[in-house]
Amino acid sequence: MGFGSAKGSNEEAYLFQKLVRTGFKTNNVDHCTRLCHASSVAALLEGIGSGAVSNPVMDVTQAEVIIVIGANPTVNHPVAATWMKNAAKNGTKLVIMDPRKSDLTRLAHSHLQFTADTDVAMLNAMMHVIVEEGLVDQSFVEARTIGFDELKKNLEDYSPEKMAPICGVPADVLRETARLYATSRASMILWGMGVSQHVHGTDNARCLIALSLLTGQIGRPGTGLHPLRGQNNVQGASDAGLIPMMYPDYQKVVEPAARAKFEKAWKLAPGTLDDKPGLTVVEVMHAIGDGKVKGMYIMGENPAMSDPDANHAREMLAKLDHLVVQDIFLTETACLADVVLPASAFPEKTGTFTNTDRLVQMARQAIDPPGDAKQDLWIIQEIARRIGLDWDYKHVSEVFDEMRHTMPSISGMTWDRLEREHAVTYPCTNEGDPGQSVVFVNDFPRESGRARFVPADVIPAAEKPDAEFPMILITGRQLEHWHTGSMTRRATVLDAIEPDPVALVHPLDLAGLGVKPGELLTIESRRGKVSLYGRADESSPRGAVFVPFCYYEAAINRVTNDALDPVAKIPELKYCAVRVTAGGVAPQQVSFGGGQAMENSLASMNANL
Ligand SMILES: Nc1nc2c(c(=O)[nH]1)N[C@H]1C(S)=C(S)[C@@H](COP(=O)(O)OP(=O)(O)OC[C@H]3O[C@@H](n4cnc5c(=O)[nH]c(N)nc54)[C@H](O)[C@@H]3O)O[C@H]1N2
Ligand SMILES: Nc1nc2c(c(=O)[nH]1)N[C@H]1C(S)=C(S)[C@@H](COP(=O)(O)OP(=O)(O)OC[C@H]3O[C@@H](n4cnc5c(=O)[nH]c(N)nc54)[C@H](O)[C@@H]3O)O[C@H]1N2
Ligand SMILES: [Mo]
Repeated sequence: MGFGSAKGSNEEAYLFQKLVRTGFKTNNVDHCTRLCHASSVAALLEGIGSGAVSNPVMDVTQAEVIIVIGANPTVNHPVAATWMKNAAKNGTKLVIMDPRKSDLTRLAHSHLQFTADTDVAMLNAMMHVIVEEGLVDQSFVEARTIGFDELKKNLEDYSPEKMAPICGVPADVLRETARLYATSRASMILWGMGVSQHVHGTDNARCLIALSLLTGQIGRPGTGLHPLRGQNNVQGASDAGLIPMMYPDYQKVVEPAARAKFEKAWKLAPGTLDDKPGLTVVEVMHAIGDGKVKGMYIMGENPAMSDPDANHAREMLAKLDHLVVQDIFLTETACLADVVLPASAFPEKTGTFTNTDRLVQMARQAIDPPGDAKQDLWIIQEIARRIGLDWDYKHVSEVFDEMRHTMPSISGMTWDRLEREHAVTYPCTNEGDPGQSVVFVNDFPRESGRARFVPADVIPAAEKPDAEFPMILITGRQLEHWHTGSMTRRATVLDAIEPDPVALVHPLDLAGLGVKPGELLTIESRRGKVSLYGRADESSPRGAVFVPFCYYEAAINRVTNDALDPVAKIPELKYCAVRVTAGGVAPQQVSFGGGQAMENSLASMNANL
């Protein structure tokens, strides 16, 4: 199996999946999108026919109402947050829906601090109001959608009065918010991991899509759906086919026509390509346990830290016959590898990257890779050659050119134009097309041209609190650190600002545990435990602890649950049951210096693993 990277370029992602599909002869290729927006993409492809955003983030400045749900943009999308702040200052009504309080709530019209894990109850209640009070955009629903009757029937059971005790938001607030969203001139919804990382993540996203279709709040400037993308190139890596069930541009591996198309494009004999969808990121850890996967090639991902139930994931990575890790640092995953290939960071190579707005941007090499490090594209190509593939790309532009001939959404985009204009938005089908920043204006890219309502019912988290594990664990991010910390923990300034592993706990819960701010506490689930420092945090709801996953010395994914959403196979990183107790073993830190210090660090890191 191969894990590609959403930190690398489009061309690297494309060649990586081509290597796995044509060299390893399997569709076992995936990347961090599985842990990220897989559920949003599944729901969007099903309902609307396209997994990307309908409008750019900047469109919030043209909206009358903005809903931000399950995202913390001032921390995780600071540039996007700036547009939201500007919009709020200019009178746009900002509605935050989140179990935790974020900085942005200070500028918000309202904050629905609903109970974690109850998005479907809350959103169905809002849609119930829209139907009941005649706020449905009838002409939009009739002309541009299918499945309304089914949705309407399903919503009957979800009155705000009935849902209020479940989601913790008073019925009149649900009613008011529904009216506000439905009746504004332009409403936009932006969402993040709080929506997607649940066993019902696809259902959560289905509700957001239905809300926008029901009210016709899509297909115009300032109104639409925007799943805020995470990694710098996760949009591009997904588009380029780092997905086990899809070739580039979401063409399905199970469809004979798609297979034939790629066999032709890649000069393969008919019938060569694997016709079965491959394994996903979390599934592979179980497949290793079953002896079905024996080797892995991981480029620019750190699953020993980012995968749920990391104790199990690490055991499985260690069990592989052969593990190759290609990274810019010696990560926790690299510590488990047989071979480590030192690669290049983005300023050390040329390639294109696609941002959350569907904007394909040219990134040019500014410096040389250090020491023996090589450019990722070169490494991938050398591996391909050494396993007998007949590849001869002389320049990254040749890879891009091959991509655009297999990917309809960028088929009109040329390397020369990207060189000239630096960035072009897709869809860009014919050469010279301006590129569309707002899509779905006249129709949806589904067979009928219509979008589809998909009703959802309330499904609880896979693991609810009980007497033994009475609190819930929410994991996420901090401004100063990036994911597994492999880069930012080595950035001295950032690490000086947030140097120690912390758990954010409501002050009353902290007092109840007998822990003073800054003292040690231990978080334990059925799968593992970590000790770290308690921080009093009024933004957390009672009964929940929030922990960022960037600290190797208190790797919180040892505690999280790897239960999957059945449709998207995304794990429930935002919810599991834990027991929190005072005290514990102080986290052991290592130094990231070079030479002997690095040797010692590795030894101690290995001991930690
Ligand atoms: N500084 C920094 N920025 C980053 C990253 C980073 O590591 N560091 N990572 C990038 C990546 S890849 C991503 S995907 C994005 C993620 O960006 P976000 O999605 O903003 O990040 P998270 O912190 O994971 O969680 C978002 C919110 O989900 C809420 N939440 C928890 N449970 C629930 C629930 O049941 N329902 C709802 N609706 N909300 C809930 C949390 O309270 C939190 O506010 O950030 C990107 N930007
Ligand atoms: N508990 C918990 N776990 C989570 C999440 C959560 O909210 N809670 N969020 C999930 C989400 S949304 C995501 S996206 C994943 C992220 O999971 P990962 O992708 O595993 O995390 P990163 O730390 O971003 O790892 C990227 C690696 O790429 C390397 N790198 C950077 N640039 C390059 C390059 O150009 N070339 C190469 N070869 N390597 C490079 C970095 O050094 C780093 O080791 O984590 C998931 N895990
Ligand atoms: Mo992500």
